Amino acid sequence: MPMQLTPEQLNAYQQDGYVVVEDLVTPAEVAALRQRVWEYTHGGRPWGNLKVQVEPRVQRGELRVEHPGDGIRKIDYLVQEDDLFRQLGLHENIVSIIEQILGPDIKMFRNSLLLKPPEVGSQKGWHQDSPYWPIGPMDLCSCWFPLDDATLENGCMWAIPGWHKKGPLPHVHVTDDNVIAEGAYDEALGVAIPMRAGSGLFFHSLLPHYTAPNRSNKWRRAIALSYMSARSRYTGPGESPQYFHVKGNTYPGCVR
Ligand SMILES: O=C(O)CCC(=O)C(=O)O
Repeated sequence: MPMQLTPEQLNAYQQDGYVVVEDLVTPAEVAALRQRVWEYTHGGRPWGNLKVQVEPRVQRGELRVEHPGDGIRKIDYLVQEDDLFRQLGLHENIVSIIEQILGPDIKMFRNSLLLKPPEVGSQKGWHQDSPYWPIGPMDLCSCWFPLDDATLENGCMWAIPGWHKKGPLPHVHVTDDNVIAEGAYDEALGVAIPMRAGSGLFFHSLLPHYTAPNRSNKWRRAIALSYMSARSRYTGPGESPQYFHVKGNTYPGCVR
């Protein structure tokens, strides 16, 4: 049977804006994904249509890395382009929990591999996701999924419990990042969410969250799979892009 949130876990998601689910995927699945990531970053596996982003300080030549793979920050579209990641995006445990949260008709808004190489990975400042996403209502759910144990030292997730209920907060652009404007949130309310590899953090797209720089000598690799109800509306310019279909129906006038 696919995993389900208990009523207490579902209530925690609704009240706090997030919930951690242990052992969402098996150690063997995690090991296979880690191996595949290494093939892309260090093994010469062709990137094809993947979108690869390099750490800005490495890109600007301010920081040197031994191997180009040690400077990669983000890879998008793995679910669309890679068989193992497609299986993960459609993983029965993940989809079953997303269905409890979002209902039976589900599309994927984005999927990103978020890399913090040892001593290189930079911070991702406090932000909410929905203010940057052209989807309404602002009620998407991400499953953030570490492939390495995520710790205080290598850049685990932090969040401000319950603040998804405050709606979109003002954001500003600072060097290499978009963050919640000073004074619009209280960092002291943030709680660290260390997690074991293979567990999943399900969080609301309005939840303020943060990850620290990787100050350790260990990798922190994580995957963010962000899902939306197929009844959502595209609020960006032009026509709705074609989003990856996960399950259920699509609706006229809603995201394609
Ligand atoms: O993995 C990270 O370091 C940041 C992830 C994040 O901010 C997100 O998935 O929205």
